[in-house]
Amino acid sequence: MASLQEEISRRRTFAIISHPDAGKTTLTEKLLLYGGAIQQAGSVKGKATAKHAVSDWMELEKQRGISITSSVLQFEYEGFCINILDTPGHQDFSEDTYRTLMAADSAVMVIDGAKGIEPQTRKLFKVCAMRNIPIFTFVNKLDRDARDPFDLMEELENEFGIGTYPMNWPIGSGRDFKGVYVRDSKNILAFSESHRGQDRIKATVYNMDNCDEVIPSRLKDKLTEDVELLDGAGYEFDYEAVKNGKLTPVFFGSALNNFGVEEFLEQFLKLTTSPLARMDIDPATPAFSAFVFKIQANMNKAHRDRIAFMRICSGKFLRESEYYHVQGNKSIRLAQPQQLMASDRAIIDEAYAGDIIGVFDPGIFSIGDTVCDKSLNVKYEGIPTFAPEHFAAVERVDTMKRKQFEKGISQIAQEGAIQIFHEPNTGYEEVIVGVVGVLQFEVLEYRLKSEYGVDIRRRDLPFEVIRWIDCETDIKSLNLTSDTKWVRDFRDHDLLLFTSEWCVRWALDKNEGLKLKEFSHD
Ligand SMILES: Nc1nc2c(ncn2[C@@H]2O[C@H](COP(=O)(O)OP(=O)(O)OP(=O)(O)O)[C@@H](O)[C@H]2O)c(=O)[nH]1
Ligand SMILES: [Mg+2]
Repeated sequence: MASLQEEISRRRTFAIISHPDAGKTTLTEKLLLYGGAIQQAGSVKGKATAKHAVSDWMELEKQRGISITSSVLQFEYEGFCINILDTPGHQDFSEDTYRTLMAADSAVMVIDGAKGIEPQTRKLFKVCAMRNIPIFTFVNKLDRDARDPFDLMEELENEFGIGTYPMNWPIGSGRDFKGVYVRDSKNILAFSESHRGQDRIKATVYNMDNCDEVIPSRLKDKLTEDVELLDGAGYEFDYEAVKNGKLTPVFFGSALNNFGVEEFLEQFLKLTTSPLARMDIDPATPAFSAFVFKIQANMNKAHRDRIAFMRICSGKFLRESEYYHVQGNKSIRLAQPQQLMASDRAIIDEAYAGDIIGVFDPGIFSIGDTVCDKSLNVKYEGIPTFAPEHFAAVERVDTMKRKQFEKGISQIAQEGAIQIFHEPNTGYEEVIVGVVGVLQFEVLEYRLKSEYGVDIRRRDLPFEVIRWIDCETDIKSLNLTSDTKWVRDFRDHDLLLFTSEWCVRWALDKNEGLKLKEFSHD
């Protein structure tokens, strides 16, 4: 039997990040295809009858062809145990992406070859850079006209202040895209139209001496020139720098056409790290510890339940063992521990540091919670929360559906995508919902209807700033601007909604001793 150390060192846990539409979900799916985890790839934005991408499992994701929520996919490939986290690119869902990044040990940054670095890529890169995790770059969509690869490399270096190391090099792009040149083997992987994307296909391998039938001389001359430039340009490969996130290996390809994906997967697995220590706890410490980074209800029609996603940080998890839930101050047994393949699941008996597992959540977990072996006195930190910036009043259309409405809205709130408030001394007849990005309102509306059978009416409210009241005070007698609203969260903490920062300053100026906090921390 493999030792704990061996099991941990064959694990790779990474997140795929980028600006919307760069091709994260497509790449994820192709990695699964080459990893043998799925037999045939669906199409991300296929016709209604087509198969859909595995990781975009939510109904609304299938309809719109965008990712809304992060997806976890685990599979085995050539001795490695891989946990992929496919994240949504849209900024309205970035809270989910940021949290998910906390569960990863490295990141694959997908860049659209025609567009280069885009705003959301920038933000996500910063989050990775803060943690110094290794970052790998996949320049995608080479089957479309792309920018000059040297320009793209320069942009990465200048904007991100990191080194780049091209692992392969594109030969043409768009209609002219003929394949990639692999720098260490000096092989040419030829792209052909037959790469239609659904099935695994091996690229045909050539080299500089025998590639004339597939590479026109014009492109071959350009390649020879480029390779000389590359070799002379001082791109040095430094493994330590890769591990610290200071140097990003760069790959070129076309995820849609499966081109360059297998090559990427193999190199990536060799270069990326096994699970990294969290809070100085060595992953190979035998005692189990994990933190919750995501909660999601109703993932699977066959099991309408709520799953807490945990990243195991140390040791070995055993299904039968009792563990300690730090925030709940209770010993618990984790029910229905499971390995995840997007919305599909398989019950497991054991798992190791680096793995992402799902466990049944009867409503006891919150995002950020730690579960560990009692002997290990640890509380993991650092799951970011964002203050909502958009607010709306939401009520159900059918007054009979009170139970479903309350259940739905509070479960979705526990997932962390929305925050809910109500006016003091009223129940949850009308709920005030706060979100980081307005698309979350649409997701809420859709999910309440499809998962809980409740239609809602929504009225947008003009508030933009939220503050928790952090002192004893008689709220009714506070001197506030007339457009400031007093509300409570579901833990009955008092807070104020303001229409601008100016109104916050007014409240602080006019009410001596008033203390306001940006986040509620418990
Ligand atoms: N031409 C071309 N199109 C691609 C390629 N890879 C992805 N696409 C298309 O780009 C669109 C977006 O792809 P997704 O994989 O959904 O992008 P994403 O990054 O997951 O998007 P979000 O999750 O919504 O942020 C889809 O229409 C894909 O078919 C590629 O290599 N070439
Ligand atoms: Mg996606």
